Amino acid sequence: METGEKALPKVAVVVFVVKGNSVLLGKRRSSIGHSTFALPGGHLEFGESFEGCAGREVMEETGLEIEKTTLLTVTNNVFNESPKPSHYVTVFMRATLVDPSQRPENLEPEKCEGWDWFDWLNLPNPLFWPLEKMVRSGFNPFTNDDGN
Ligand code: 8DG
Ligand code: MG
Ligand code: MG
Repeated sequence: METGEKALPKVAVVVFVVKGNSVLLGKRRSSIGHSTFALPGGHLEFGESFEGCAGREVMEETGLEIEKTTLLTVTNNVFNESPKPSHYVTVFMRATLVDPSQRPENLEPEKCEGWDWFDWLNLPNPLFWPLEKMVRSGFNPFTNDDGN
């Protein structure tokens, strides 16, 4: 950050890629949430739609092609634990695979240990805390939407 520049919240779009009763998670290597299991996703780019960002980030990070991308919810997350504090408004989407037999690839190994499918009723530990908070509150990506 430049001297005198004011820190601002950023917008992240993350995706519950669902297959059967499972969701796609990867163990983070990034400083925020290091060694915790998180969804694929990243920063919303200027002019981008939530759906567009979801599709791009999932493709960049896993090689998977998604469809039926819908908005689930938004959470406000302040990270004081990282090297420098950051603040994300995190948009949670849900999507399915175009080809359910397609396997995830670890395309950004510097940011993630690898991707795998986890049964929603048997999630790994530790989850990245924004996700952990949602799970503990009873949020369910398979049912929390507008019914479509
Ligand atoms: P980019 O350069 O590809 O745009 O960014 P990235 O390196 O992929 O960003 P990221 O850290 O994966 O995601 C941006 C932020 O989103 C992250 O620092 C904190 C917030 N975030 C949550 N929950 C989750 C989650 O479950 N997964 C991911 N990937 N990010 C999350 O609040
Ligand atoms: Mg990314
Ligand atoms: Mg990411």
